[in-house]
Amino acid sequence: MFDELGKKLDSALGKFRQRGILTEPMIKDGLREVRRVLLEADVNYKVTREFLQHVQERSLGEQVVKAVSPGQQIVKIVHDELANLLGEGRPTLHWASSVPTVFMVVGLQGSGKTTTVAKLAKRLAKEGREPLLAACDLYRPAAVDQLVTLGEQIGVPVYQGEPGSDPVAVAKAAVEVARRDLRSVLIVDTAGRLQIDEPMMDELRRLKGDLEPQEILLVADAMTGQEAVKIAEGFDEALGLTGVILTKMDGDARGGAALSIRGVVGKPIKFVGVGETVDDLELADPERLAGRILQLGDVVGLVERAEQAMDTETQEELQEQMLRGRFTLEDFLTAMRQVQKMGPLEQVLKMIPGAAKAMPAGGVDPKRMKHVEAIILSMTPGERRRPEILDGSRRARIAKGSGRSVAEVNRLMKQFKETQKFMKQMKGMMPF
Ligand SMILES: Nc1nc2c(ncn2[C@@H]2O[C@H](COP(=O)(O)OP(=O)(O)OP(=O)(O)O)[C@@H](O)[C@H]2O)c(=O)[nH]1
Ligand SMILES: [Mg+2]
Repeated sequence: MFDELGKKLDSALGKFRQRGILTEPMIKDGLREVRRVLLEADVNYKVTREFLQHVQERSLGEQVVKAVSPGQQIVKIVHDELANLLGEGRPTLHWASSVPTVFMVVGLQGSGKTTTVAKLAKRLAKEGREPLLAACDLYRPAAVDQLVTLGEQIGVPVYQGEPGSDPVAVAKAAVEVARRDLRSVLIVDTAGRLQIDEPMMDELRRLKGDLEPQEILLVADAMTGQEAVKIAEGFDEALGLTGVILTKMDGDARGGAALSIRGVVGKPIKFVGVGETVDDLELADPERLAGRILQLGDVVGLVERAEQAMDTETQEELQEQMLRGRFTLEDFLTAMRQVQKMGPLEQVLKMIPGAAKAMPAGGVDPKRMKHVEAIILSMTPGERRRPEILDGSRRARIAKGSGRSVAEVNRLMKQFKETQKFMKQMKGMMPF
């Protein structure tokens, strides 16, 4: 996700990083480069212009903070403004006061609606809700089958009407079933067309009028770039969207759609699809996405810092583990201890995808480091080497042993997994 954009932005921002003092012409010059990168990534030109105006104003206006270099300050400003561009805080879904809440999923043909319906249902079920899916794409006979198969796969029931029947009638019946069976949320899969046309919009409008959905989510293919933005505009005008789900962000999408939609359409991106399986849906957290866009390049900075702080022996050991593609909890603990030595911890953690998120907002608590240690030390050596064997009962034991909660153990395992994934990525980038 955002790989290309990240790399290019990083090299554009690299100019800033090295400078001790930044003058106005330098800033303008650097931002011109950023502008080129954004336009190349197919970001809408108006959005780009406004974005740069904000960054420039803040960059010129900001007074020098002694602790960080002016260059780093600008990178931080770019990060904040990227997050602003993507949305305001973590996106949320709207819920009805009485059962069922209805989410309508709309979009063009092949954008990923049906897959996304299943991904969303799985996610909501995991959160303890009881979804019901309604197959309201009645044009292609295979469409209903596809949803039924997905429903079976994720263990979520699907309401299907007769082929050829009216989608509105099917949806209405599905609402009744949801009410009867106490399914708290009904997710309606709809038919797509190759392009926006009146019959499709009419049908969707009728569905909307009848269902009064809490969410109308547009599924748009991120790979289509500015086209996705136009499509979102069209759907929003006709239906009034509540949010957008961008799919295929795992592909070589250039980022333009993601960075332009909110600026142009004014509707938030709520989720991003990052693969074909039912687990590949992520909440579109603006801070986190902005972090990802810029973080990729920070890997280099992190490595440099690590090289300075780690003693060579430990470093070699860790590198060898990475090279072998094995990164265990023991290595994680070693790395965490080393990281502690690297100085401004927050800064370091911001460079590790996942780690910043796992840390509480407003700073890193040294106490939490101790908790992490306690949890890992409560594991057997076997568990540390093969964390995949950590089932519920083992986790409960570890929680008890370390005096921490199971939720905290789970959180740590999640963080560890992210780091592991990151290590795999880094493997390909390391010069050794
Ligand atoms: N790589 C990737 N593929 C995706 C993603 N989301 C959906 N797809 C794929 O895109 C294709 C179309 O997905 P569908 O869910 O059938 O799309 P649809 O919008 O329901 O299509 P119609 O019902 O024909 O209008 C499938 O091959 C999906 O596996 C994603 O986030 N990443
Ligand atoms: Mg479909």
